[in-house]
Amino acid sequence: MATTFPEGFFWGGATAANQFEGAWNVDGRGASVDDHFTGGTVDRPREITRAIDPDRLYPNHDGIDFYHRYEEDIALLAEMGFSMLRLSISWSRIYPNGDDAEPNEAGLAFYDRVFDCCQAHGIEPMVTISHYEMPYHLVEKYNGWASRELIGLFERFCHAIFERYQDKVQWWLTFNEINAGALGMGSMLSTSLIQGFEGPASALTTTLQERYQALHHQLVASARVVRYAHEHYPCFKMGDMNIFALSYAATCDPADELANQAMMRRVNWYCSDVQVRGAYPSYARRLWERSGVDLSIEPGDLDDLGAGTVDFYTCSYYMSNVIAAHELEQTKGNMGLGGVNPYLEQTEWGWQIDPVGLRVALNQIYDRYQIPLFVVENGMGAHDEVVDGRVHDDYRISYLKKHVRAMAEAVDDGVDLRGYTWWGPIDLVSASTGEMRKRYGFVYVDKHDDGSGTNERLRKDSFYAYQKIIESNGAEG
Ligand code: BGP
Repeated sequence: MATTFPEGFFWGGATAANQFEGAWNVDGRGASVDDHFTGGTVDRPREITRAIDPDRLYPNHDGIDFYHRYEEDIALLAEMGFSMLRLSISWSRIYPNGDDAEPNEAGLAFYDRVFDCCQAHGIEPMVTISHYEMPYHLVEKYNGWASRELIGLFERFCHAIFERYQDKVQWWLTFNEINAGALGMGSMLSTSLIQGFEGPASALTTTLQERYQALHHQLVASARVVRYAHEHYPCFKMGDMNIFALSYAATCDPADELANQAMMRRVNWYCSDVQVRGAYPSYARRLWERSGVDLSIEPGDLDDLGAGTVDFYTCSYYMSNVIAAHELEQTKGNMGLGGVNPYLEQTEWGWQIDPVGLRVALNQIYDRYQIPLFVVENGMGAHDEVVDGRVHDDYRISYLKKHVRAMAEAVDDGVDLRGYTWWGPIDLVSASTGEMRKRYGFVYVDKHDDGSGTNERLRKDSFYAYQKIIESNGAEG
């Protein structure tokens, strides 16, 4: 394996408050949109309910109880050698309704304890300010991000946490996978951030007009917050966060290539072009026209976008897809983004595993932006078996090593890659399916979809594999 990871490369993992904290109704926390989702399975998709019914909402509510077990969990991550932990702050712990007059002190104090614990272990926190959730009240009262009022409320939330954690957190990401909304991916998640419908997630719809408008509000909010941070906290490093769904043209038919170019722009470049370069890209006008979108842009919005460009680029990377001008056979899990690639294997959930694609993606991103990059999510969701107190997850180790190798190659190619945070280093609740069964962790959590389990933590074989990789700064794998 190439041994070219730079000194000081960050190795770690990534989590999200709504998927692992639990303690959804303690210490003054308000309900978030995620608390209104039912649990789900592959066969029984999640629903959004207006009234919270705790009996149907497992496992989200409990998560893996990081809220009470954070010391043990952070110690386990430190034992693996983590130098970075990406986590999100639950907006409804800080502002239970989102528009409250004052922040909730107990919520602020929780993250003080978490960041102090990270610091004690030499782990740098990277904070996602908004990871697929917000106070449910904002959806009910304002229609979520469909409303411009959210921009100001989000700014207020950011100002409060910047002020509070200025000495503890340097690395900030504004919105998790901001491009997922316009994609139509994670449609339940993005829909729920726009309006609080009730019913099966699959039946929820929002128009492209609503999505692009809501996304515009998020882009403006992000830029305003980035500019504010640069002005008030010069030591902060502000980043964007995109889902990078690399796609290939199915054949060398120029029509396929054109279709793939359009897909790459819409899915992977549209948001980051704004957040890195500070303006809507040249292809945006035609994209809006074709999508029937008439964006309402207020005076000052474009200036805001120009003044709030990010310092570094981050993305999640899980899979690649295939695009053609005609219909293709779909995988069950690629979120409608493309077709089956015969050269690739798939996870149990139908995500196509493509480490070489990660190298391709990192090169494309760096060629385009020339700013430091982080891979802040990557990983393999799998069903793990505990046998005699051990989890032999060779499949996860193999996935990990191949992706680390691909990153090393990208670094050799000249990409300025600064860190890697594996998704869900401790098993947590799946965002798309609401299952506990879809596990990503190096640490197993004894928690199951039917609510049973002790919450006890267990080191999987991959725990030791990642430990070795980190110890050798990526050389040993
Ligand atoms: C990303 C999200 C995460 C995470 C991950 C894995 O899109 O940012 O929140 O959950 O995907 O997805 P899933 O949990 O659906 O397997």
